[in-house]
This record gives sequence, C-alpha cells and structure tokens, in this order.
Amino acid sequence: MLDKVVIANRGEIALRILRACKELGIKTVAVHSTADRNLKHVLLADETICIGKPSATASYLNIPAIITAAEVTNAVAIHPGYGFLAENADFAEQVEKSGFTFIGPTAESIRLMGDKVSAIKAMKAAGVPCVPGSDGPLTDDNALNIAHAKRIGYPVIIKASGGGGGRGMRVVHHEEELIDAIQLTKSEARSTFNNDMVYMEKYLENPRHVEIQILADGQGGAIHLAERDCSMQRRHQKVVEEAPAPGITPEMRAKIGERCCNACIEINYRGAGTFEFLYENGEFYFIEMNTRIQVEHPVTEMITGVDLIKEQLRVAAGQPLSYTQEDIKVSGHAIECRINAEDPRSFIPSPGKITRFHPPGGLGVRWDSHIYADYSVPPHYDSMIGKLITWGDNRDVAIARMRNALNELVVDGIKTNIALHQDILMDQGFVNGGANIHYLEEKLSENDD
Ligand code: MV4
Repeated sequence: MLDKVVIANRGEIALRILRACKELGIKTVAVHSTADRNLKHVLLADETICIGKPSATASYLNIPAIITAAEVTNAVAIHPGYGFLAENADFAEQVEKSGFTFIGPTAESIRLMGDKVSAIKAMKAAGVPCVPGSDGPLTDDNALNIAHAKRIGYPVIIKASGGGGGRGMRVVHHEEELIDAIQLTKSEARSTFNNDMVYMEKYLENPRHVEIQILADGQGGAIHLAERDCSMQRRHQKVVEEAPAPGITPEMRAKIGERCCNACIEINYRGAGTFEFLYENGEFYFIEMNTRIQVEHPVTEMITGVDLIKEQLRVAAGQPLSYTQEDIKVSGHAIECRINAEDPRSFIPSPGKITRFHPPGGLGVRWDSHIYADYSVPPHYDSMIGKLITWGDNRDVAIARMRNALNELVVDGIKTNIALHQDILMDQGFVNGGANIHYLEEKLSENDD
C-alpha cells in the first residue's frame, strides 16, 4: 500500500480522503492555505504544510508548492480530490514526472476526456451511445454545418470542445441563427478556453442527468457501480443527487454499465470515473466523462457498500480492484443534499462564523462535513459546507430519513440552503421521482412571484 499521501484539497473531501487513508494505515499530509489552518482535516493530519495565501491560485492551484510539499515530507502520492487540480492533465503529468503517484487516471486519459470532441469520438468507437451530432469539430464550411443541423434536426446545441459542465454552449432553434451561433460560441471558446474548437449535437429538450460510476484498475479490471440521478440542479450546480436513478431497471443498468466498462478497458482507463449521460424517452446519450471522484460519490457508496476512495488508493498503488462485477449489488436507495453557506433567496455565498452546530444522526444517516461550532467558513472557496446523505431500504424511507435529518441539522451564524432542501423534500415532483434537469429552476422561478 501507499506509505504517505498528500491531500491536495480542502473541506469535506479532504476529510473524506484523510479518513480513507487512516483506515488503510496510510500516513497523511494536509496542504492548506493560510485561511485554512483550522480546517478539521488539517487538525487531524499526521503532517501539515502551509502552501500559500488564501486565494486558490496561490494555494490549492499552486502546482510547484504542492509537489514541493510531497518532496519535503517524503510522501509517495498525491490525491487531488475534486475541483482545483483534479482534472488538470499537466498537474497529473508533473506529479508523475516528479516521481510521485497521481491518485487518479493517467494524464493521457485526463487529456482525452478534457477535450470533449476526442472524448465523444473515443466513446462512440467503444460502443457507448452518444447524442446524434457532428461527430467531430465544426469547420468554417457553412453549407456543411447547415447540412449537419438539417440531418440532426433542430433544435441543435453548439458546444465548445474545451468546455464541459455547462460552460460554452448555445442552443440553436432555426437555420437562420446557426452560422452566427457557431461564430459566437467559437469566439467565446477562444477567449475562455484558449481553444475555439466547437461541435454540434441534437439538443435534447427534457432529459434527466443520469451518470454511471465506474472503477478500473488499468490491468483489465473494470466495474460499474450503478447510476446516480443528478437532475435536481440550478445553473449547472447540483443540489440533490440520488442512487439508483428512479425507473432504471436492473436490465437497463447492466446494459449501459457494461458499455461503460468496455470503454474503460478500450482506453486503458485507471481509477474512478463517471460517464455522464442525458436520459430521455428510455435512452442513454453520453455527453462527457469526469475523470475524478465526484462530490456525489457517497450515494453510490451507500447503495453498493463500496468505499470509492479506498478503491482509488488501492488502484493507484498498483493493486487490482477488490471487487468483480458479480460482487456489486444495488441495495436500497440513497439521497444526498448539498448543504451550502448561501443566501436562500439570492444564492449569494454567505461565509462567516458558525455560532451553533448540531449534526443530524440515526440509522441510515451520513453527514460528510468538516464544519464545527466556532468554525469560520472562509470567503475564498466554494460555499458547500457539508453533504447530508440518507439511505433506506427504498426511496420512501430515504426521503423520510432525509426530512428528519434536515430538521435535526442546525447551522447558525451563517445563511444556508437547509430550508431549500426541506422544501424540495416535500415537493410532489421530487417525491414522484424522475424529474428532469429543468424541474428545480422552474420550481424556483414559480416561488419568485
Ligand atoms: C446538453 C443538453 C441538451 N442536449 N446536450 C449542460 C452541462 C453539460 N454537462 C452538458 N449540458 C447539457 N448538454 C444536449 N445535446 C442539456 C444540457 C444541460 C444540462 C445537462 C445536465 C444537467 C443539467 C443541465 C442543465 C442545462 C442544460
């Protein structure tokens, strides 16, 4: 096993990684900014190194400082968590070139998936179902672009190859708007991503966001751990996630999961990963692959019993996966609410000191968070302060436990979105299951007037 790991992240995920390392007997190094000296995982780590000023650029994105921290502590590996440098291929490459293990896929895999045109090409070749589209970058041939759109059928969506996660996209409803939309998306992509490559897809109007979790060891072993439904989102920020996705049968799961596993083997993928699909009228359409551990990974852990972070550490150490596909059984249902320090009406971040704190508890309740009474939420980073996860034998039990847990959770001194979650958990559209990606925003706009 790995001897000592640098945790190159902060907040709840840094604590989550620290716990997995401790369980496996791995020593831990917490690297942190000057604003994060009192983070819970920093207080629990074997060693700590301050790597820079509060701004993410100066600290959690500071590649030389993080690699130097690994060098001076004699660590052997670096876990990037999510966000920050997790999907930065140059970082993965520099970590490996400096003689450390990057706990994640190869730089080559990160690069392949970071470029959406090459990702779709690879996945389509591997038999993963994709959205009907241009199957490659758009050129300056207007007639050809018009012909693509005609074949695909309007509405179409123009997406930046360097984008992803909702950045750099434009929906086109009529042929008259197409050429201008391509030019606009291209010029925005050039300035935002330094890459003006764009592609075209059929625009699916009312899909759900359903994603498949995979684990692969890079030695021919690849398993899927069912799917998550992440359709409850606002402005591309997920708010509530659940697993399994309502209405997905074991047969559908096995079929799409096998396609993803085959693709992992095809591209020689190693580590944890997520295949993002749009799901509409009973069909899966691949849109992107995430090459990191994701925020919502606990709902998958709760229904499968697999510790995804421990598997990441094992695979990074060169060990095969602890499970085969036959070992993976979906049991019950799990829901996650992302608890943010934000204004409930404007959604503007609300950092500050937590004056009173009571965590929820009980059977089937999991609270993944670094916060504590007297902790000050710094203003420099993401506003997520914790994840409340409940599990039950079925979806109704998971919902009932979540309602109780939200009522027990007390975070005073700062504004939070706990009330929004209480509202969602009572919403008939949510309770029914299977709402699409527009549902929450439509609900919120109704509440506005
Ligand atoms: C789409 C789409 C409809 N049709 N692609 C947004 C995030 C990025 N991962 C891809 N996104 C979308 N791609 C086609 N062909 C609708 C979205 C989309 C979306 C997707 C998942 C979750 C929330 C979303 C919210 C708005 C748009």
